[in-house]
Amino acid sequence: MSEPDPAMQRALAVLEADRALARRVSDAAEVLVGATQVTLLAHVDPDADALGSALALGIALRRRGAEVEVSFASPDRVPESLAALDVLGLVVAPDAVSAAPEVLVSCDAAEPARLGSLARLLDTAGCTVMLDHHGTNPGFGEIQVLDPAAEATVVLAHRVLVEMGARLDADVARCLYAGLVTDTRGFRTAGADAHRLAAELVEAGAQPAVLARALMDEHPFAWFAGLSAALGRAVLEPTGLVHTTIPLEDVRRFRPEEIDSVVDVLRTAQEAEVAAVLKQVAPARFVVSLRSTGRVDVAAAATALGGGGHRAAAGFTREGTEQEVLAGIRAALV
Ligand SMILES: [Mn+2]
Repeated sequence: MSEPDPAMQRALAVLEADRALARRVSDAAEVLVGATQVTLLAHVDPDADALGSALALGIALRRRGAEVEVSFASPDRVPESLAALDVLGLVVAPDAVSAAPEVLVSCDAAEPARLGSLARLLDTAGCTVMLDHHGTNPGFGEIQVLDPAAEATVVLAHRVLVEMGARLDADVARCLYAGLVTDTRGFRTAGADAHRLAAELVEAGAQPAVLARALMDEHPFAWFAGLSAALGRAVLEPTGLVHTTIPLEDVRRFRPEEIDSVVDVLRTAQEAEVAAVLKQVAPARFVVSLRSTGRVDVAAAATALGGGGHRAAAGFTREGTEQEVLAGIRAALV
């Protein structure tokens, strides 16, 4: 008998992975449909994908009659640009979350540590469903809906909602669209399925212009001075690394929305292959965002430095001086 064709073997492996994912989506839906109490978590410093996934599922579950709470370990309030997504007031402070949820859902967290202090619930929950799309995710929780090929975690949340038979109303659609438009940077990295999903969400009532303006295209005027200073400090190294640092006083002065947007300007440097923004969160502690134009795998670099993410977008947190953190980045990128 001849050896099986390698291309055919790869195709079969992809098919089997698709089937396994579909089974997990259906397992997640089954657990959620049967649940009377669900706690949904976004990662620390929640973005539109994390909070949008949690709120979309939360809104649908509440409308089915379940007791629902949505939370994240820090900061102590919902980012202003995301507050409008929580139409039912589902977000509760981390210290008000049930000590032992019947079902726990982790949204867009690449590892338990990204849940901060609320990672403790992984040990007390009756069942944990994990939804994520980070390639560096090691896998955690009983039901793992993990797909690194998904452009956003909301894509997976949508699949679970469909499997639950949930109605996609405007409130749910808005949450899903928020995660989709931001994680794909305005659909730049969206595939055909994600564009089809966007169309479905718009038909269900999501308003693209309103959401994109609030989530991506709006900053307080005072921020222009902060952005100008951050870009003025930017350094382009001969290796193709462009970086800047946001000092602690600016991190405290401006909203996370503004601070987190700097890397999207920095990454547009034509000469750069990798962009890094060092956000100083304590005198000797930096939260670093890395972006790649494609050739360099910044998820690998971030993982080596204690973080994780995607090939083109990743991050990590590191103790040390600015120069020490930069030295770490240079070493990890070699
Ligand atoms: Mn995401």
